[in-house]
Amino acid sequence: MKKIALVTGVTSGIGLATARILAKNGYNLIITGRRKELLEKVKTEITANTDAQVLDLNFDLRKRKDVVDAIASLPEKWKAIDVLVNNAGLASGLDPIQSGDIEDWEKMIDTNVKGLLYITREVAPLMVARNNGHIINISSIAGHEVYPNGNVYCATKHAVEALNKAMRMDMVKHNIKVTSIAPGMVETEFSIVRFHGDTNRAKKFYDGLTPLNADDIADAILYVVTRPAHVCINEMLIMPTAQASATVVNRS
Ligand code: NDP
Ligand code: 8X3
Repeated sequence: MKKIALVTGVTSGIGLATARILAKNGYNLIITGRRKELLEKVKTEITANTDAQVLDLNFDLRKRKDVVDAIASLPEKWKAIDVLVNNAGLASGLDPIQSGDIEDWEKMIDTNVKGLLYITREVAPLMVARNNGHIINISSIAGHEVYPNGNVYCATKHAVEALNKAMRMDMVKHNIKVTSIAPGMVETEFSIVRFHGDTNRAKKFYDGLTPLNADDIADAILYVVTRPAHVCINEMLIMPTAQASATVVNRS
């Protein structure tokens, strides 16, 4: 029987690449995102190209009731979730603390921290009941370091790192693995969203270097989920060769 992976935020970037690679490697998928048309397109594409079964759940991770209802709506056999990839998230804005947009802050806190908690709270008990599972939290270099104007985004990813460690402790007696994957610069829709749709500014962010791409991170996710049952990768920090830290980048 195939394993089941629930991946949040598959309508672009790392989530999409992860859904594709897991489907090719023997997983049935539960996929989520807000953009319904894109979500349906992903389902059609994966179903056409692999033998994975795909179930799509269209909801906003920030709405607690919708998260609860979405997981409750799963047919019983789909509740046997083996892998939860907490990927959906965003940066919104890049401003100093004294002039940051509070709506941007709330979007990031509500998605990256509260949304991640809402879905984990629904899925973790299903894993505990089966004494089996793997939760993968997509963190960031911003969960390890802070950088100018990154304030609230960095705070949310530091929270993800703290939650990752705490989940590992709470879940260990239930045979559940917990992994944090912390990428540096990955070219996805991330910077377009951060700069509120300014594609030129987003493009410039990667000028003069080769960033990671979404497939690089999906590949790491496949690696961690394919370790033997007794091996848990607690954390992974993955950078482009041209990036040494959040602020030290080689743009030559
Ligand atoms: P993208 O913008 O390409 O993808 C983000 C995904 O999250 C989309 O599918 C989006 O779907 C989903 N999402 C955002 N908000 C919500 C919400 N409220 N409810 C449901 N889904 C939501 O960015 P990435 O692929 O780069 O980002 C994925 C993760 O990786 C994020 O957590 C990000 O912080 C992290 N990360 C990214 C890095 C980078 O440089 N790109 C580096 C380090 C970490 P939709 O809009 O359809 O809802
Ligand atoms: C995204 C990477 O360095 O832009 O999490 O914060 S960074």
